[in-house]
Amino acid sequence: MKKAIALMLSSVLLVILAACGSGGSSSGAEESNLKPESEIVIEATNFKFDQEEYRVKKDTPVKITFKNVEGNHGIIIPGLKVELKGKSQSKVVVPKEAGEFEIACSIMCGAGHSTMVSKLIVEE
Ligand SMILES: [Cu+2]
Repeated sequence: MKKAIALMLSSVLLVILAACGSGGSSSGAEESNLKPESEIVIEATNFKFDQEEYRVKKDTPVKITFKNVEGNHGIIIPGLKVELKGKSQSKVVVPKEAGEFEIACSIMCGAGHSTMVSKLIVEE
C-alpha cells in the first residue's frame, strides 16, 4: 500500500517537472526554428568585435553566429535575449522590435573587456 502511494507521488512529481521544463517567454525577439533568411557573423578578438555595428531586419529570421577568433570571449545581447560563447555558436532569432541593441562581451576576458561593445541595429 505504501509503495503504491510513493509511486503515485513520484509520477506526479515527474509531471510537474516536465511542465516546468517547457515554456518560457521572450521580449525583444522570438526564438525560432525557422529557416534563417539572413545571417550575421560576429567575430571576437582581443579586445573588439569585427564590426562596430551589425544590421538585421525586423520580423526576419536571422542566424546570429558568434566566433572566437582570438582569446576567449562571448556575446550577450540583452535586448534580444541572445547569449553565445565558445569557439563557434549560433542561434536563430526573429527580432520583433526595431531599434538599437547593445552587444557586449559576456566573459571577463581581461584589460580590454569593457571596451568590447558593438551595436545590433534592427531595421524596420
Ligand atoms: Cu570580455
